[in-house]
Formats: sequence, structure tokens, C-alpha cells
Amino acid sequence: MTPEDDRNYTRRRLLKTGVGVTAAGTATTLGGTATAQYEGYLDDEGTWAGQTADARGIENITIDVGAPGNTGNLAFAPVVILVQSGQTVRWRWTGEGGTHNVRHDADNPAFESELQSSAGATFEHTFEDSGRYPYLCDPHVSLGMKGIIVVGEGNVEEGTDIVGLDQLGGGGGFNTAAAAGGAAAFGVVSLVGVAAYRELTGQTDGY
Ligand SMILES: [Cu+2]
Repeated sequence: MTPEDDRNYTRRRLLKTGVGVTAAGTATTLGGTATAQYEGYLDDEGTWAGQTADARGIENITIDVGAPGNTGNLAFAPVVILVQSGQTVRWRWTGEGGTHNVRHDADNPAFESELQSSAGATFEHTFEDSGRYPYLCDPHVSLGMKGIIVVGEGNVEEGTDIVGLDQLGGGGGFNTAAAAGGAAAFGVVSLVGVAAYRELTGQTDGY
């Protein structure tokens, strides 16, 4: 670890334990039990702030593959979303962070994409059955590249904040992220993801 990595790591740990949250200047609330949520599946995911993003009823909900985080562009964003039965989720590759895939983390995966690296590549799955669907990127799972699709509100982990997609990481990050990230092509969801990451890591304040 470089000193910079070490600082980032420390900051992430602080965020995950609910200390120093107000420094991020957001309305984010983190419980002290954040690391135990979703059976600890996201304990080593560096961007998740203990929130479940409410994507119910949103047509063409899109998750970025290769969003900033996990010591590179090695995150899904948003990390955890809530959808309803029958809804289609689309993953869209940002083109950053190398080659990624999306694979349901189960003995008999309900969904699994090809390995892809090109910006704009997509993968879709329609979720019919209620439940929790943890998933990962095989090349980067050891670095924390994981996410969860929650189907049905009853499957949201108790104690997890359900927030609107526009509230991830606080409402003020939209324009900042768009200007600084040059990510206009990625659309609304990706901008939210970038904003959330910047808020959490303090990337814009030169930390
Ligand atoms: Cu990956």
C-alpha cells in the first residue's frame, strides 16, 4: 500500500463504521451495523455507504460497470438497488477499469454476462422472483467489485436506508460530478454513482 492508499483505506473504514460521516457534508446516515448488513457481503466493497437505492418502477434502470472505486474504476454503481418483480435491470460498461463481467454469486447463477471491456457494452436481466441477488465481477471480486439486486421491499435488509436514486451521496453532487467527471454520456444513474463516490472519498477536496 502506498501512503495514499492507506489514507483512503482508513477513510473508508471510518465511513463504514459511521465515524466521520458528517465530514462528507451529506444527509447520509450510516448505522454502526453497516458492515453486518446483507450478511456482510459488501464488507470489502469500498464505495457502499449502507444505502439501498430505490429503483422500483424505473424503466431502463442502469448500473454502471467500471464506476470509480475499489482502488480504480472497479465498482458497480449504484451498489445496491431495490426493484420490483418483473423489472429489467441493465448493466452498462463505462469502458474504464479493464475487463469486467456480471455474475450472480450463487451455485446456479440466475444471470451471468460475458467478459466485456468496451464502453457502452450492456447486459440485461429481468428479475421475476423476489429475493436478494448478490453479484460480482470475476476479475475484480478480490478488490471488492460486488453488488446486490434486491427484488421486493421485504428483502431489503433491516436497518438499511432506502434512498432515491437522486439522493445517493447527497443532493448537491450532481453538477459537480458532471463538470469534474466529464461523464455526461453515462446518464443520470452513473452521475449519481460518481457523485456518491466523490462524496464518500472526499475526492474533490484534494484529500
Ligand atoms: Cu471488474
